[in-house]
Amino acid sequence: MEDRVDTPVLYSVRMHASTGGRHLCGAERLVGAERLAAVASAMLGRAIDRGGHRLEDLRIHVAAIDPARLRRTGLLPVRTVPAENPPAAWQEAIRLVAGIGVAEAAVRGAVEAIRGGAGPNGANMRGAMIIDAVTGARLEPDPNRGVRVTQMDLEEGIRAAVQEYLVQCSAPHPRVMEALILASKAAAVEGVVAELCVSDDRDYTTGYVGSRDLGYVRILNLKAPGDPRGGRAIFVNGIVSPATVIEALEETPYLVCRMDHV
Ligand code: PML
Repeated sequence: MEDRVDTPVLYSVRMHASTGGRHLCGAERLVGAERLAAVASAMLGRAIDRGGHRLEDLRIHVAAIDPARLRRTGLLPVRTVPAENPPAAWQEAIRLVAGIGVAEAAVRGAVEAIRGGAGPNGANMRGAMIIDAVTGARLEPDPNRGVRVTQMDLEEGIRAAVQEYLVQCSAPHPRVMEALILASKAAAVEGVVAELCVSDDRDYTTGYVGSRDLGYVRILNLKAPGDPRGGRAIFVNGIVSPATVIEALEETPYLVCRMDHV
């Protein structure tokens, strides 16, 4: 008799496209075997669209997920805060993050780093800064790379409802969906207090603050059009060790499977 082979429930599919060692675009999903081919093909199309003739290197990596490691969480509720200009928007971001227990100096340090280029050479970081919510110390092991929040997706059964929800929130841009899934995972990781994010796309000026307490708060006009600066800061509480938080952010798969607030 054959040994029983447990079919993996989900696969992690990750795409990374680059040219001359420079990141062009990336994507990632957690999907069942029946959707692998379609999802990988859509990622290929996206890389070709975004990279065009500059595309030099494209990798798609597929790995089975150990079902015992999979965590499930809810989607953060979304709201949008208007701000007339970047100074007003940053003030609001600082007020929100400081209001949930992050020392104001720690938030201001993160804001300065994002606005000035958080990498050691003043460039944008590809991953997130990890910041002690009390002392403001930077905790990511490699400040060039930062910490990449990966291994997360929506459960397929709620994708259409989330799309509809984002239309109702006047935020149908696919970028919002991706950021919201990431923020929902980050907020669910034990030890994370809050996240602050600004796109590095020079034409995308909306950023957000995310946390279990605040939800996903979009803040308009966090930067002026044409500004290439962006980045992500994740504030941690020091109760859980930074290594454990980083391991969860980078390696533990999370499926967003509920919309508790709708
Ligand atoms: C929003 O519009 O809700 C903010 C999205 C930020 C996206 C950050 C990125 O470029 O990945």
